[in-house]
Amino acid sequence: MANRLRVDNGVIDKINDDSEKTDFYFFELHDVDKNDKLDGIELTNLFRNLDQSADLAALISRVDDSLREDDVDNDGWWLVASAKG
Ligand SMILES: [Ca+2]
Repeated sequence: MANRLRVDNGVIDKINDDSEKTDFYFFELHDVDKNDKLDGIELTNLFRNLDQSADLAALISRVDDSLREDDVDNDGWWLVASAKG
C-alpha cells in the first residue's frame, strides 16, 4: 500500500478501506488512453510506480510475465477489468 500512496496520495487515501476498489483505481490511473486496457508501456509505468528502484530489465520482465499470465485472449493487452478480481 505504501508504494501506491506515492502515486496519488490524496485520492488513494480516501478509498483505501476497500482494497478491491483501491486496486481497480490504481490500474485505472495507469490506463492513460482510457481504453480499459493496459499496454506494455502503461504496464511498465504501473510497475515503476510500484517499485521505483527496479531497473528497466526488471520492469520489462514483470510486464512480460503479467501479459503471459493475465492476457487471457493473448491480444497483447492487459484488461483493467481483471483488476476487479
Ligand atoms: Ca490503455
